[in-house]
Amino acid sequence: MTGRSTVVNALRAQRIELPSWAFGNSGTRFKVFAQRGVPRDPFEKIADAAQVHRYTGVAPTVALHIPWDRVDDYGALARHASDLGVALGTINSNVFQDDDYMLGSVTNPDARIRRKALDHLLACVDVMDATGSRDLKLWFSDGTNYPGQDDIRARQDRLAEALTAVRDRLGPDQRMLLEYKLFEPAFYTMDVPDWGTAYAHCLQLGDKALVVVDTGHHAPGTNIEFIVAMLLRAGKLGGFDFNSRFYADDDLMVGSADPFQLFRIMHEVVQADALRHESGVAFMLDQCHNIEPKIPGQIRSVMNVQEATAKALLVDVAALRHAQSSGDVLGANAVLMDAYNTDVRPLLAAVRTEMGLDPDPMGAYARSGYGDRMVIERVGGQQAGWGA
Ligand code: PSV
Ligand code: MN
Repeated sequence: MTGRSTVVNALRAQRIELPSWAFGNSGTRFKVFAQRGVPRDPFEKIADAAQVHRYTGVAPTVALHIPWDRVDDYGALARHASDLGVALGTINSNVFQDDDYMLGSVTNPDARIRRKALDHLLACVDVMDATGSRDLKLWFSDGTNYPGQDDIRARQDRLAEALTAVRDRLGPDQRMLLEYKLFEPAFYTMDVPDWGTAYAHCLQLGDKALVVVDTGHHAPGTNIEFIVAMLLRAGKLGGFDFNSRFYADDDLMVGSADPFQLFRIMHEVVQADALRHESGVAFMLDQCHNIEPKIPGQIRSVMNVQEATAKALLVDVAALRHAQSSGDVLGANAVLMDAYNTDVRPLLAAVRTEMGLDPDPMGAYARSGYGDRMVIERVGGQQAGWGA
């Protein structure tokens, strides 16, 4: 059994990155519901993210989405973040919200549009230089809706060309993380639909290119922890976009739909010793809070990841190995289930107290009155939203 201090230290050192866009208004294609007090610009989004870190202590960085978070002075944004006790993290590119991209961005049959998309990706690396970010996250909505619409292999060639140009632009300490998605917005072929495609491109691109697993981007029933294990084994797991889904890319709070799956994923991470920040795996949230308040939604999500992590850390590895090597199927499964069924909330409360935090982050945030103050303060202006 792993000693308590090892478990506690791992939990204290855990880092979870928050998405700036989770703090703005969001919804579905049917309706975006406006909530009172939401941020109106990237500075206010960072302020809200800092609240999540303040009460959890393990969410010290905020991912930006360009152009949603475009500002004139990224140095000023980084200083603002630092003043609030957080830092800017991954830069997410956006080549999916321009009329030009109807038939694709970097895989578009039109060379002018491909160039425009590539220029955006390169501009994102300029932003990384200004913010000091390590990672560029690339997600492409590119794909086709109908058989015959475009040449599948030619689109892969165009994708490879763009990715190579991005790789060549990266600085020595910068990385590119390629995210795959089974479907949506394209319905027949996505150009990066699965981890195999992402992995194949990243292998060609070399050390700076790694795969991102967004937990909402698979077919129902996919064994995500198997993918995680394979990528970890190959040294090609760059990070996670955590969220939950019941049906498709629901972007619900991580750990809400299937906490057992989250535990199984974190078990693979812990077994590969990839929880440590130095392992290079980025643990990010990529969620939307359409009907729930956003800051508590993020706090709850961080806590859900912590709970899954704590359970994964509690797996009795020696007993598990013994059961596995002696062919004890039920015993091995029982070791895992014992850890999963442990109530880790008292342990996490104790860890928070040791960190000088309130043991109850949700309650502490509610008692702070921050949300109510923002409703009063943030009147007028244009509320930030998914896509703005
Ligand atoms: C696409 O569905 C995605 O998961 C990508 O990470 C995007 O950048 C993000 O969502 C935007 O919310
Ligand atoms: Mn994502």
